Formats: sequence, structure tokens, C-alpha cells
Amino acid sequence: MDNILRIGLVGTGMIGRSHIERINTRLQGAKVVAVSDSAAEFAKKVAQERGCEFFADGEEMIASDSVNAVIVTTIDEYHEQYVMASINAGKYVFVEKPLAFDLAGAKRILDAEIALGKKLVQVGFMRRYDKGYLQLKDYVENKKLGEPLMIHCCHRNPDVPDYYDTPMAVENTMIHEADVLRWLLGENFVSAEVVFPRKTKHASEKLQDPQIMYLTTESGVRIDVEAWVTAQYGYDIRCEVCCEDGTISLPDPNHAPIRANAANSTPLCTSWTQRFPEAYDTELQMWINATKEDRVDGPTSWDGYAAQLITSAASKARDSGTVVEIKMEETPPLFS
Ligand code: ISE
Repeated sequence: MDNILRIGLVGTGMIGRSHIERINTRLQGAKVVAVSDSAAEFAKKVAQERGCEFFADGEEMIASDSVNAVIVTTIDEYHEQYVMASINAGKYVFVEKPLAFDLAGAKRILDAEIALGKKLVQVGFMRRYDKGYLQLKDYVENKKLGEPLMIHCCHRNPDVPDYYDTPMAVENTMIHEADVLRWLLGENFVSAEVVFPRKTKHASEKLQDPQIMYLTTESGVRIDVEAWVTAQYGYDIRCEVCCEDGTISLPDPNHAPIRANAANSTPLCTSWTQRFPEAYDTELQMWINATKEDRVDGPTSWDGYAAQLITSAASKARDSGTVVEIKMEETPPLFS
């Protein structure tokens, strides 16, 4: 592989542009050299501003000699198409979560990699690179507080765009917890349930908000995840792991306390871009390094598939109002 990884990025929306920025200005060893997006005029402008080549056709860009690795930051519906094009071109690909639009699409990607016999795909579950979650992992993995018994999580956004609807709370938002908790505990889930508390006046007609997802693991750890995506007051991510000898919680981001107007206050984040910038930097730097060493060392397509197996069970549970069993298959040899 060349000294500088030449990346082609499909999808020049907000997260795509922020990845171009971080790779081309802060990270080492790679450059986004080409971009493509179905919003061609906008993507052309991005290409011009960032000194990249513009491709009208994303698949053509992926196949071209101009690029030797791919980032997919399109809307979820197009993830599968461009991940598949990357696998077919034999190029490493980083795809934002979820791996595919639905579970069937995630399975097709997984099968394509298994047929190739080589891992090429990494899924953008950036929380695994967050310093707070890494501290929780150290405690859980090394049993510093005994065995975990329960986990309480909150995933609160101040607000969401108009198109955001009820299923997205599970499939787009709580999928982060599905992945990071499976990674944290090192075990699979066996059941899912989703319940609706009283609906807030801030949620649109097509959105039931808040929602609570309950998960149970193979060893019996009980987890509750609250998604409250029109919480107004800020972006607030919490996770408390209750173990036999004590509890450990995700630290709040470091904000200096302010004393003013007869109050002592600490600012909160207002968006995920503000809450996880270091995690995104670390995630992509490690992806660049591993890609140049001809390997994948982050969340794989198997992890992406596993997360979607969990969220699709949770969606069934939500729609049927029942507890749904999660049937995780054996880890394929390529991923074990
Ligand atoms: C969004 O797509 C993300 O990935 C954010 O991390 C998450 O907090 C948000 O709820 C999602 O909608």
C-alpha cells in the first residue's frame, strides 16, 4: 500500500464533511482525494474547496485507481451499495453506522466478505474509542468491581430532524448502545423489549418519544436504555454499570464549572459532534493505520450485523408489544 492512503468518500453530508476535515487537516497518513454524492452540485463544491477529484458516479470512484480505500457516509439506504462496490474492488471500506439499511442488507455484506475470505469492512461505532467507555471496559473486563449485574443508560438528544420517526429511536439512535454494550460486556443479548412512557409535547406526530429498550444478556445482565431524542436541554449520554462490589459511570465531558448570577453551573454538550470529537479522531486514525497494515482492527461487518440483529429484534418487540428473543448465530470463523 502507498505511503499516503488515498481515500474516496461517498456522501458529502455533515458527517462526511467532518471526516474530510479531520483526515485532511488533523490525522496522519491519509488524504481524502476524491468525493462523490448524489447531490452532485454540492459535492462538486466540496471537492473544489477541499482540493479533491469529483466523481459523478460513486461506484466508478470506488473502482478507480485514484483511490485505494473508501469511506461511506451516505444516507443509510445507500450504505450497502457502496460497501459492496468496495468489497468487489478489494478495497478497505469504513462505513458509518448502521452497516446497511436493514438486517437483510447487513447479512448480504457479511456473506460477501465471508465469500471473499478477507475482512475489508469497518463500521463506524465510534463510542468504542471514547475514553469514558474505555474506562468502563477496563473495569468490566478485569472484573475490578466483580461481575456486572445491571446497566442503566440514557441517550438524550436536544432535538431531531423532521424526518426522524418512531423506529429510528431504536435503529438509528439506540443502535449505538446495542453495539457498545455488547462490546463492553463481551457477551450477546438474548432478549429485547421496548416500552413507551408518556409522550412528550416536543415530539412530532410520527415520533413516539421517549422510549425505553430493555435488553438481557446471556449471563442475565439486565439493561435499560432510555432514548429521549427531543429532550431540549442538551445532548446527554449516560451509562452506569452496576457490579457486585460497586458501580462505575461514564464521566461527563470536561466542562469548567461557572459561577454567575447566583448559580453554580456546568455547561453540557448540545450535539454528538461536540460530545465525541476525540472518539471520531481516534477511530479514523486507527482505521487509517490498520488499513495501511492490510488489516481491520475495529468493529467488523459481523459486529455491524450483530447490532442490527439486536435492533431488528427490538423493533419487532416495539411493534408487537412483546419480549422478543434474540437468536445470535455462531461467530463465523473469519471473525472469531
Ligand atoms: C445519530 O445518527 C448519531 O449517530 C448520534 O451519535 C446519535 O446520538 C443520534 O441519536 C443519532 O441520531
